[in-house]
Parts: sequence; C-alpha cells; structure tokens
Amino acid sequence: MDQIEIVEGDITQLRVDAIVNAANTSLLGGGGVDGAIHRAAGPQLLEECRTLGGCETGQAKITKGYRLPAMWVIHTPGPVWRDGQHGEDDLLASCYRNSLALAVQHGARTIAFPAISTGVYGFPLERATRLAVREVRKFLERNPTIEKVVFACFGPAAFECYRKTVEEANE
Ligand code: AR6
Repeated sequence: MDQIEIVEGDITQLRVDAIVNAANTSLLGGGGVDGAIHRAAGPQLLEECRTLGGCETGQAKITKGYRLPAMWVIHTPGPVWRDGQHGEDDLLASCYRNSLALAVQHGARTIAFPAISTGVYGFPLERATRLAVREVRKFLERNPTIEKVVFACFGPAAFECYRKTVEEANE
C-alpha cells in the first residue's frame, strides 16, 4: 500500500490537494485540529463555512483552502465516543468514505487526514486507527484516481499507532 503515507506533524502545513478537518456539526470552527485549520486558512474559511448550513455526523462538506497550501478543506464531523454501542464505528467509517468520495468528485488526487474523533471526541486511538486504515485501503482498491493518502499524526504516540497498524495491514 505505497499510496498510504504516515507523517508526524501539523496537517495545516501539508502540500496536498485536500486536507480533512475533524469538525463539529455546526462547521463554525472549534479547538484542536479544527481551530488550527481555521487559523492557518484565515477568516475567509469561516465565511464560506457559514454558507454551508452545518453538516451531519459522518457526512462531509468541502470548501476552498484559502491561505493553506491545500486547495481544499473537507469538513467532516466525527462521532462523539460514548461506549462503542451507539454506532460510533459506522459513523467514523462514513467520515472516511464520504471525505474520500468528495475528494474524488473535486479532482483531488492527494489527501491528508487527521485522527478524526480521537481528541476531544474521545474515540479510542487504536480502534479509530484500525478503522481509518481499513476504510482508506478499501477505497483505494476501487478508486485509482487517488494517488496518495497521508495520515497526519499529532505527536509520536499517534505516529507509532498508525505505523504499526499499517504494517499489520500489509502483512
Ligand atoms: N494537525 C494534525 N492533527 C492535529 C492537529 C493538527 N494541527 N491538532 C490536533 N490534532 P480534535 P475530534 C489531532 O480534538 O476529537 C473541535 O473543537 C489531535 O491530537 O481536533 O474529532 C471540533 O470543532 C487528535 O489526534 O478532533 C469539534 O468540536 C485529532 O487531531 C471537536 O473538536 C483530533 O482531535 C472534534 O473532536
């Protein structure tokens, strides 16, 4: 799976066609990676987000990237973790699928994901990582237009988790 790349660092710095934002359903900004993306993109991003009317959990909407190196931002609200019995896995999987489908629709060939839902929303990192890697691999098998998917890991623990999971998936 050499289309999958794992990097440690700030997703806002990545030179890819699209970066994914772990948003909330208002799409009006927040903390974590959402805050970082809005800060780096500048105020026009929020202006465009205001026109979108929010977004349901597991769905995705796209905007321009403004001051970001990325041309597009794909906003997807992940599920809030409760106990794993409230559809969290399916919702998180649909975040990945819908984001990738939007990227394809807009001609993006390279896309970067943060670890959606694993911060404030409390989704267990290992479980989220396995699911992210599985969904991305499935999508890549069927969609040759995507050339590269980057997992942007914030900190060494997340990096290690993704590295191990991708390695296991390749076995
Ligand atoms: N680049 C890459 N990853 C990052 C960055 C960054 N600059 N900053 C944080 N992360 P979170 P969630 C990682 O909390 O759990 C917001 O307020 C972080 O370490 O940003 O989906 C939204 O508005 C973690 O691994 O998103 C929502 O209200 C991952 O990004 C809520 O938080 C996701 O953490 C969404 O919560």
